[in-house]
Amino acid sequence: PLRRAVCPGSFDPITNGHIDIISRASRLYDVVHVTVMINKSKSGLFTVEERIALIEEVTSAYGNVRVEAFHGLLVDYCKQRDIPAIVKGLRAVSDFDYELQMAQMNNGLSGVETLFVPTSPTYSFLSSSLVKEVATWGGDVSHLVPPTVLEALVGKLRRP
Ligand code: COD
Repeated sequence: PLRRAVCPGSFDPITNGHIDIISRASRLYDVVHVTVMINKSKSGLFTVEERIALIEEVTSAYGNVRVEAFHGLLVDYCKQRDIPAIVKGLRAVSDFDYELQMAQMNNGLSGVETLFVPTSPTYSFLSSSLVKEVATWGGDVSHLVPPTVLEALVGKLRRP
C-alpha cells in the first residue's frame, strides 16, 4: 500500500517555509496530501480556491503532492483518506507548546501520529501572517514566497 502523510495548514498564502516542509515530506512518503483546513472564524486574505491553485502550482514539480480543502477535524480527514501520519514543521520553541497539544489531542482522538520536521534556519522566522503584513506596507517579500505567490499577493493588496 502507498505510504501517505498530510501537511495541513491555512496556507494563506503558501510560503517558502511551507514548501520546505512539503518537499521534505514528499521525499519520505509516496503521497503527500497538502490540505487547506477551512476555518470558518478566520476569513483570510485569499479564498480557499485561490490558496489551492497557488499550492498546486508551486508543488507540481514534486509529482506526489495532492492538494485539497477540508472542513472539519484533521483526524476525520485522516480517517477518510486512510492517512496515518501528519507532518508539521517546527520553527522555534514558541511553536512547540501548541503543536505538542495538537499532536497529543489528535493521537488521543484517533491514533494518528504527528512527525515534526525542524525548519531550515533560513525560514525559522517566516509565517504567512508576517508575509502579509510586510507586503501590505510595501516591504520586499520576494525571498520568502515563490514568484507566483508574490504576484498574487501584490495583485490582492493593490485591489483589496
Ligand atoms: N517553516 C516550517 N514550517 C512551517 C513554516 C515555516 N516557516 N510556516 C508554517 N509551517 C508549517 C507548520 O507545520 C504549520 O503547522 C503548517 O506549516 C501550517 O501553517 P499555517 O500557518 O498555514 O497553518 P495553521 O498553523 O493555521 O494550521 C493549523 C491547522 C489548520 C493545522 C490546525 O488548526 C488544524 O488542524 N485545524 C483543523 C481542525 C482540527 O482538527 N482541530 C483540532 C486540532 S487538535
